[in-house]
Amino acid sequence: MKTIEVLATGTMMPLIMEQLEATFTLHRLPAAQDRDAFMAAVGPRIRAVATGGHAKMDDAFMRRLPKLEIVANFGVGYDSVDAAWAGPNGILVTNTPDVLTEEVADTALGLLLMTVRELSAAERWLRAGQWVGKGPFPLTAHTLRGRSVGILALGRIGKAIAKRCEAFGLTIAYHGRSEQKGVPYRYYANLVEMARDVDILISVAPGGPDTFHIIDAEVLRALGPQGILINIGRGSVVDEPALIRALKDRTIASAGLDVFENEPKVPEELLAMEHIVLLPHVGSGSQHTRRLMGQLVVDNIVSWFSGKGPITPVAETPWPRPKG
Ligand code: 8YV
Repeated sequence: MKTIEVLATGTMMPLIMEQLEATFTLHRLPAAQDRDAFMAAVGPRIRAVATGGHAKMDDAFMRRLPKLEIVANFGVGYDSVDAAWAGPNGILVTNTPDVLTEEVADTALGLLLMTVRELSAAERWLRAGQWVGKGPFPLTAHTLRGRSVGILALGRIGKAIAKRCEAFGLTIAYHGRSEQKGVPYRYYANLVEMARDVDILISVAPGGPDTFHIIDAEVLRALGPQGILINIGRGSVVDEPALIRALKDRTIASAGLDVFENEPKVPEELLAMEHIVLLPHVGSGSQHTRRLMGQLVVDNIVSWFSGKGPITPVAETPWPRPKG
């Protein structure tokens, strides 16, 4: 397969780069001094792209790759790839579902517990010598006992979170585009109504234009002064300035965030708040899970060029291609 030319849009994990390098002719975009000249020179020969959230794969980028057949995205979320444009233009997009589901769900529950029981503040208290100096850490205002959660987007990860929430004795509801058959949780067609009824809103929603800022000031107001927001999906789903205002005004009680609108930049206002929990997008971030994700990126490209089709194509670019 050495005659097949592949582009890596960023410096991806060694497992990906080494296998792509060994199997194909690999071009590395970050190595280019002059990106335009580089794209003009190699773009016409590129048949596959390995990418991730670090690069914007919009139509303008893909148009520069006239022989492009497949874009393999590192991550289950592929909002940085314009899959809706890729599909009709004969380009397959793949992502890395399933292999990260349980890891992200574990992190979501960790973040939930950290936020509700103020565990990071409690640790800061101990490390700063306050336990000895001032006494026990103050009792937390919040608890999971007798509480309800509303899950925004009950996909694979949402369901794995729900299963864990069941084990914690929480009442579970969900909101999404449509009600799902065989799901034992209460469905809300309206996000504001769900936010009004639950104590904790957990967002697992993917990014993109359909979900942009759907958690807005109105949803946060509905969540209420005892309400807690957990976001493990995409930062763009939350109107961040509205969230900052709601946290400052105590319109909601707290938030646990693993994702941000302009990550890795996190607004100063959030950094300054002691009562919330902020994580640096670590949802899938174990070596074990990232290795599985990386391998799936490589396997999708290899499978495609072996004539076996993509392994995990996204919904916008189904395989086999629908007739007509
Ligand atoms: C990222 C994620 O892939 O899968 C996703 O959609 O958000 C993460 O697992 C990870 O941050 C690598 O960039």
